[in-house]
Amino acid sequence: MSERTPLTLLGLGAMGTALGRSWLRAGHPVTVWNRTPARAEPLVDEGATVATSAAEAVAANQLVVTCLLDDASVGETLTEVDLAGRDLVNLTTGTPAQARALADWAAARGARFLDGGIMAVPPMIGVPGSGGYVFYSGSRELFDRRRETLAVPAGTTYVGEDPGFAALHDVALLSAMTGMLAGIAHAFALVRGENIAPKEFAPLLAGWLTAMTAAAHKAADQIEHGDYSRGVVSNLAMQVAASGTLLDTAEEQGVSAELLLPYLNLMERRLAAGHGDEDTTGVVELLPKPVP
Ligand code: FVH
Repeated sequence: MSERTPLTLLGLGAMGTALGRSWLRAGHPVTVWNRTPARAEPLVDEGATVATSAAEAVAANQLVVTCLLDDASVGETLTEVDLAGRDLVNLTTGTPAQARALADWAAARGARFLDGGIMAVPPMIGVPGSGGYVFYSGSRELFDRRRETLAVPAGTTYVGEDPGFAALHDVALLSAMTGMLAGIAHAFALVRGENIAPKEFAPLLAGWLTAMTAAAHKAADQIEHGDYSRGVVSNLAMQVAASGTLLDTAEEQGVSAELLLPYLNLMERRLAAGHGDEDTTGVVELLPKPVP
């Protein structure tokens, strides 16, 4: 008989299947359910037990993991399910508010709750050293008790009792990545069509972006001290002046600057407000939370 914790997994898309496979390979008994039953077949071939309904799957084990498309699909799947006494771990990507609402909803049904934000793509799941990990937030007691099982598919990083924090960390990192991907697209658009091999350009681009990641630590220090001038090397006035060259080069190369302009416009507004001696971090002051 297996000594590994048995668990139920609801949702067998690309990510759910990768998660399920990693638990099966580590020897965990896994009961699975998916809205479209055929998608369960690969994991059943690898040893999973298939349930004919979400309710049946949840009844099978105390530990229940959801990895569905979105918050609405989690609601649809669990609405008629008895969650009393269950440890519910939601690995579906959602907003912080959705995670908090789901935590309240689960608590009202007698379940303990953890939310997770997956910082990995399916091929990184169950691969030690891939760099993939999952942010968790919600019940610390539940996280500690289930940590060993949760660590099977990917590393675990607990970020607080507030159930919205995993989603907040997840989305903050994905938002930063979005800006980086926009920058990569713009850089390739500039050199495209010239006698510059993309595969020779790529390592230069990756190396530069890697070198610039120190900006995250400097920004944290400035925000923590409420002083955007702290440790400034290239101040806002210089950066705005230099951005003219970015726009002129885009025009020369026949490339739209639309990916750059929103950020450059914020830098100009901050400069116009008299903050030329600061670092660019000060643009966060122009991104306030809307007053409800
Ligand atoms: N795949 C990735 O690279 C990213 C990496 C970071 C985390 N995300 C999030 O993980 C969640 C699941 O993503 P996925 O890759 O497994 O997504 P799909 O392959 O599209 O599978 C979606 C599953 O959700 C089921 N589903 C959809 N709607 C409903 C519903 N109304 N009721 C019940 N189940 C539903 C779907 O079932 P079916 O279409 O096969 O019947 C799949 O099982 C997601 O939050 C990512 O943002 C992945």
